[in-house]
Amino acid sequence: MLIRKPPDIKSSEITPERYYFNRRELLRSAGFVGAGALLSGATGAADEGPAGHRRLGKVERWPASLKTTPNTFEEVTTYNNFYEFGTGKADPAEASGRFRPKPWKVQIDGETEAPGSYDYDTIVKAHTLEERIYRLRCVEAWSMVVPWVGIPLASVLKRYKPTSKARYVAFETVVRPEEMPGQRSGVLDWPYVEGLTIAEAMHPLTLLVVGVYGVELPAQNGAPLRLMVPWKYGFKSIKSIVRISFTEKRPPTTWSLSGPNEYGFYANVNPNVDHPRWSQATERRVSSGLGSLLAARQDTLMFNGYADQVASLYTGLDLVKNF
Ligand SMILES: Nc1nc2c(c(=O)[nH]1)N[C@H]1C(S)=C(S)[C@@H](COP(=O)(O)O)O[C@H]1N2
Ligand SMILES: [Mo]
Repeated sequence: MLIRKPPDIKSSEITPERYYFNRRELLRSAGFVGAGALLSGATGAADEGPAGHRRLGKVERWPASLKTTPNTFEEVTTYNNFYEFGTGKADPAEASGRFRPKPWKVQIDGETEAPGSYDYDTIVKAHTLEERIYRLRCVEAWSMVVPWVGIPLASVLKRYKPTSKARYVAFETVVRPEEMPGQRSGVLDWPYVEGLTIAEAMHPLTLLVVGVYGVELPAQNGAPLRLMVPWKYGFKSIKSIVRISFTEKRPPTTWSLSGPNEYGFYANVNPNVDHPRWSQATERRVSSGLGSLLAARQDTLMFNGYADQVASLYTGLDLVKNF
């Protein structure tokens, strides 16, 4: 499969050199050598990427679509929220060894002309994979920049023919307590569920993610299929999806069930609407080594910096009431 260049993303922050430096460092730390391959980024021969994860296909040069240095593969895969594996940031990487993302099926149902149980390949292989470097802002006020690989969700959803009654899209995470130790606790109600309006789900920025840094998604990042909605708090980007339902009514969502006065359905990143227990005006960019000592907090941007692309989805909506 070919991984296509991402479209340029506005309101950016770094240089291509810095980005390549980062990628080179990453590959070196993962035991890769050979400057030629690194510079071209085309590694057709090698099937294994960082930490032994399977490469998704030919990786084209990554244009500097964001001016910010992406977080390292190490950071992206060891600092996670995935309560099915535990509530600590290191738990998802450490406690997901038993998780088997293959084979994988997704139930597609509700307001669709093509309901059914479809396997991963049927859903994914019809599409060209794209790399998208997105900011990720967690509601806990930390953030990262991540090079995801995926498919615009709209392209997938359209193939499954939603009916005219479909006003929302609901998503559900797999339930496998034998493989997911966090599910043996009652910290949240399982399955983890999420939802978007049909307009949000069809927005060109909304990605169905299958990989990161050019390799298949590691378990801790939501293997084998997860959502990435970059203008919303991270909890909307549900992992390890096994069900997608088109619905007429707004579906329940895990965090708003768990704390209705703290987490709303929309969960758009908004520096002007504080969480009842902390400010959302600034964020801490996750970093390791020396960077973590030097890192200052930075301002959180409206819609996480994607206002130009998504603000029109919310015209006339009170963003304080609809948090
Ligand atoms: N099923 C499920 N999806 C989930 C979560 C979770 O606990 N369970 N955590 C969410 C939160 S709070 C965040 S910030 C992102 C983190 O994604 P990452 O670990 O790939 O950075 O995943 C989201 N998706
Ligand atoms: Mo989060």
